[in-house]
Amino acid sequence: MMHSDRHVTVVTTLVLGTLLAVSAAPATSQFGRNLVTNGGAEANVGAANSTQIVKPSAWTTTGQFTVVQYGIPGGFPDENSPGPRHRGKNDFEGGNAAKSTATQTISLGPSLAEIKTGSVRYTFSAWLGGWSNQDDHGTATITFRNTSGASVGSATLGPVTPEQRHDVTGLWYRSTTGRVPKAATQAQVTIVFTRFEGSYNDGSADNISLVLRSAK
Ligand SMILES: [Ca+2]
Ligand SMILES: [Ca+2]
Repeated sequence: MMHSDRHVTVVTTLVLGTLLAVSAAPATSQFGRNLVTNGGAEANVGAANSTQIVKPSAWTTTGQFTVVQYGIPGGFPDENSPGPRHRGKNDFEGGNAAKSTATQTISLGPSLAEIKTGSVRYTFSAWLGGWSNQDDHGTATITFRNTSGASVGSATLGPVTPEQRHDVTGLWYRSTTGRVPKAATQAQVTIVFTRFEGSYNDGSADNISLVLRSAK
């Protein structure tokens, strides 16, 4: 009886130890998942008209950067417009300002040991668009910064021009890949919407994504 109970305890401890070791790795790893918070504009109830401004959670904004519901009146993209298959309820739009921006800084702390060896790669992607034949557009930039905050590398997606959109309202996929600079300690994501025509800044974006992976 004693022998049997002791045996069970030892086995249980071993199994628990193994489970903890396995579950600890994904909890701390930044690899293989989108590191941008609220990159899909789904954390807030979006604006229901062109004058309402809804600031997106997790982003620092300027101008009239706003979350807008798909399909509201005024010519905004809707569920049938070109765009991501999983677009949710909202996208990002530029509001009534000539320039509207949103910035988010992501700490790369959990990945630093591997980044320093130069063996971490990234994929940065976004859906970017505009309205009809207007030149209003959006760009998405990833800037890697060192401990001093200085840029050690960057890449920009977009803009998607009216010619590339064939004057159709909607969002188009853009992506880039590269190696995370060895000195990078943080990644800053910046969306910029620029207006060229009309009162509304029709630059648009959705599903902003930064994914790291080990390239060892
Ligand atoms: Ca969305
Ligand atoms: Ca416009």
